[in-house]
Amino acid sequence: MKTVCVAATTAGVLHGTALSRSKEEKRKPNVVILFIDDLGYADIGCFGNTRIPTPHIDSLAEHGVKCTTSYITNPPCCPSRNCMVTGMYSQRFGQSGMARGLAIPDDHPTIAEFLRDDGYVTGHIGKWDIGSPEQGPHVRGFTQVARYALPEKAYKCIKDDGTEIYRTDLDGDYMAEFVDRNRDKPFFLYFSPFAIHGPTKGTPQHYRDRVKGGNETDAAIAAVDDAVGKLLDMLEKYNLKKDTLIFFTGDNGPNPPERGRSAPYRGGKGKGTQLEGWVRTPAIVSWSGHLPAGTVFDGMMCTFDFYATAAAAAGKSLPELCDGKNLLPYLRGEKTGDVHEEVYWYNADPSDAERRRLSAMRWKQWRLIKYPDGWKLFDLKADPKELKDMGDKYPEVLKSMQERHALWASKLPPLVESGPGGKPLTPPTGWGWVIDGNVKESEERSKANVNKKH
Ligand SMILES: [Ca+2]
Repeated sequence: MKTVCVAATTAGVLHGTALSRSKEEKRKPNVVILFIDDLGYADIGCFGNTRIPTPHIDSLAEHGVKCTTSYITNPPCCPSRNCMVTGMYSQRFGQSGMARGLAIPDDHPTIAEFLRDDGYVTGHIGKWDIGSPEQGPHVRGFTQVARYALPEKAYKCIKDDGTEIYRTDLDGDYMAEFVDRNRDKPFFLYFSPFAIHGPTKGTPQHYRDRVKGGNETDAAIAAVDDAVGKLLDMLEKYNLKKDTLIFFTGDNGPNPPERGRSAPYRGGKGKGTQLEGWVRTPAIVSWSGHLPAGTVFDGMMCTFDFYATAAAAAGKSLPELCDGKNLLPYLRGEKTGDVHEEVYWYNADPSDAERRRLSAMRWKQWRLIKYPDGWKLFDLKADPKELKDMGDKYPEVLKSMQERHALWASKLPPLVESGPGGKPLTPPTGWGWVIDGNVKESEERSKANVNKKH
């Protein structure tokens, strides 16, 4: 049995491993992806938010590259995550809209499987929402999985000893613990907290006290910032910042009724799912000593580029079928312009919510969107709020983009309707970690916890 509990991790556990590592061995860089749920473009300080203090997230930008034009290629939660972990448009394996429960390809490695097979320790913390009911994180490449602590209410979790912990605080503890435990080996950590997805009622008062107005969702962002701080402190403690490539972004745009913001763009959950703010999220890539500090990259990029970039950093060739590209030359300023000349969105799933049927395309400053009454063309540079249809003024641009969108969509396999196979498999439930696939024990523990509650 190789189960590690939160409280059991000590600094000395892996001392022997550290000693056994050859001094001459060149360490592969660690890779960390921080993927926040429903984070809007303007929800953090370095992207213009003045109400919520996010000093730790902002420090990633101060020591790395702020990426102003980073896209989710298939919103929302589940398809967005499927794209990121497979490094491709999920439409290429049949996922058009939500299609929750659709399997990700078995013959294509996830980023976790890819790095695991290169000798990485791979860790997942948080919400999964990827693949089919058979494809949990412990099945698709993660060797160390933080168990899903069953919440008593929203984000409120009650430990076995009866003490209460706010889920995002627990998530931050898990991040620090993962780094502490695995500091002597190259690791890949995928952190995808439930925060800041609603309902955010119950965000602890001390977080609410930090934000102007005391809003609970704003406070949830302050809590995520604290969790990021725990990660950064642990990297600092072991002098690992120069060995760690960090990506930070969100899985889709904000929830405006909960005060999520996408300024200067419009868009988000509900009525705004055609608009730019639904698919453009704040992104930062930080790698001390390897990427220029405090710089800005404005070129178009996508979250599926994280996979390709991690592969390049690890010195490995990218698997076939990936759509992503290596961002490093762009982030270093060796290449300029858009990483992808064109970015596409396509949701034709008849059983998905109608408001989310998104057919759109980006090219240069243009954004093309299909509405029920026809295609509209917006100049994002002059009109970031997408208020003025320029289709009549630039009919050749409209026509050309429509044709290219149709050509791209025509090459996709048949799309699968929503709900083909039930909910994705969740991480094992309980407390602490599942390590090297020790799932059985965790399931037993989970049942025990559930029985206690009732
Ligand atoms: Ca989401």
